[in-house]
Amino acid sequence: MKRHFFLLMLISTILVGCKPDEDILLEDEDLNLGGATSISGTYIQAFQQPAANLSTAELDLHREADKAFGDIFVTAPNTINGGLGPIFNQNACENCHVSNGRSPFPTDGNDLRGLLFRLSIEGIGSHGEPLAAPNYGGQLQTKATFGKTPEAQLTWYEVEEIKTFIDGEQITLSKPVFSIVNPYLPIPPNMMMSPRMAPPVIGLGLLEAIRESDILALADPDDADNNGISGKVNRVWDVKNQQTTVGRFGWKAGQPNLLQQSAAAYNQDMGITNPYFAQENSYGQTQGDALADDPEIDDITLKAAAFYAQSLGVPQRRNTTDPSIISGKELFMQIGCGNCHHPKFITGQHSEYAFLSNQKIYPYTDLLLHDMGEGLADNRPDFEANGNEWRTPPLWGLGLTKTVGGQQANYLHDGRAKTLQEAIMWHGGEAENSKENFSNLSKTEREAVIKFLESL
Ligand code: HEC
Ligand code: HEC
Ligand SMILES: [Ca+2]
Ligand SMILES: [Ca+2]
Ligand SMILES: [Ca+2]
Repeated sequence: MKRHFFLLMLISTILVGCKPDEDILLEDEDLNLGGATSISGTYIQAFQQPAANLSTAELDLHREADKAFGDIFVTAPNTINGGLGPIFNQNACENCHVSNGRSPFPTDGNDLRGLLFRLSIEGIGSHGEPLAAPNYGGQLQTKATFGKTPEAQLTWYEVEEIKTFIDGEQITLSKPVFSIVNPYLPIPPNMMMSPRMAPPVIGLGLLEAIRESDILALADPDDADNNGISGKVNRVWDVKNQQTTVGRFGWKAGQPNLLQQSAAAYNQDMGITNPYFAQENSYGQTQGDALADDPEIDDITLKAAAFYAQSLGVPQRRNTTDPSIISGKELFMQIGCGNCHHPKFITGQHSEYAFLSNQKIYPYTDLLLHDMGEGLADNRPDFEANGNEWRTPPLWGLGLTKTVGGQQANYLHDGRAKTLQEAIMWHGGEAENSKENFSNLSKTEREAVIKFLESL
């Protein structure tokens, strides 16, 4: 055990030898993961608390916004929350972002819960975006209103792989392999498909407030510092400002801000046209509707949905002075996890909401794209992200996954990992070294890393 630790120190000196000081965190410096927005509480509603630093007026807005996020849409021409579909994935934001946490993995193909599939064919559009698939568009809608046909159904099977840690302990990694059944029209040849599970929606306003220069400062596309990590920014299309900008949201950072992310969700996930995307997702397809009722929601509703994600509080860390959690955090940094799961930022000025500005936050993400290897690849480009690349997800709230979502947890972009250890062992590509370092830890040390993650 001692010898082992020494070896680890040696590896980590090589790995983190030239890291800037700011990455060495004090013991419980990161107690308030979300700065002044942080809230306390380890109950099922832990992801549903308003940020702690909202003004009374903002708190009122947040309560309105909460309704928008939960609103269930119904078929047109109903005047209240009408306009659902004609094809869609779910009828409310919260049906996918359950209790504002991640979606459960579906139990069968009849209801995919918060799992959806992005689609495209080879090539890029005039703004660098993936090319929509003929007859299918950019997303597979698996539900339809009465009288219309869903685009298709999904089926899957699991493939398994066994991994062995240095001490002989084994774990089984399994991943779903998806295929389309009952397509309403023949599937275009070479159509690419990217599975995406609904992630938690806490802390996102803070990520939006991180200065672009701070994100760019972490990027190292040609791995100039030779540490095997070459994070790059995604560059995506900002619909409102009609310009290319840094992507931050979604598993491949394909969306630039929360308003556009929410507008895309209304349009693609729910079939609700809005001021950003005023054309039905089924436009030009046989299941389109001929109603002249677009946009189906106005700016106020759209802004409210985005504001809800912007104004949620981030739960505080727990048990930060537990010695094994402290050593877990040290190990996390030593074995190179923090090279992508970047601990700390100070937010800049948020363009609209002062409560998000100048906050010292600990999201444990660099918001950059990384090649994560073949095992995680979706083989589908998304703007500048290639088929192997994913955005580092923030880790705040990770330890409350089951508290919020029930007994089963599903990590990673397609929900394949049922435990945090499985999620780590799927890491490859730029994270291969870090993953190897983890699997070469003793069981006690591995448990300490997991306990640290659970304290987030
Ligand atoms: C059918 C399920 C589904 C519905 C309905 C849905 N979402 Fe999502 N949401 C997702 C998935 C899947 C992602 C990840 C998307 C990606 O990677 O491109 C996501 C991502 C997001 C993100 C970005 C999170 C991050 O960490 O980057 C926000 C914000 C968001 N959704 C808000 C909303 C809002 C607001 C609504 C309602 C208007 C909504 N969602 C409706 C499934 C859903
Ligand atoms: C090269 C960058 C990189 C390194 C190094 C790295 N990660 Fe990750 N991590 C990612 C990316 C990207 C994902 C998302 C991959 C996906 O969903 O396909 C991820 C996902 C995760 C998840 C799942 C999060 C979620 O919301 O589902 C956990 C947990 C995690 N990493 C922990 C770790 C730990 C612990 C280490 C160190 C052993 C580590 N990571 C090292 C980039 C990295
Ligand atoms: Ca509609
Ligand atoms: Ca579609
Ligand atoms: Ca590098």
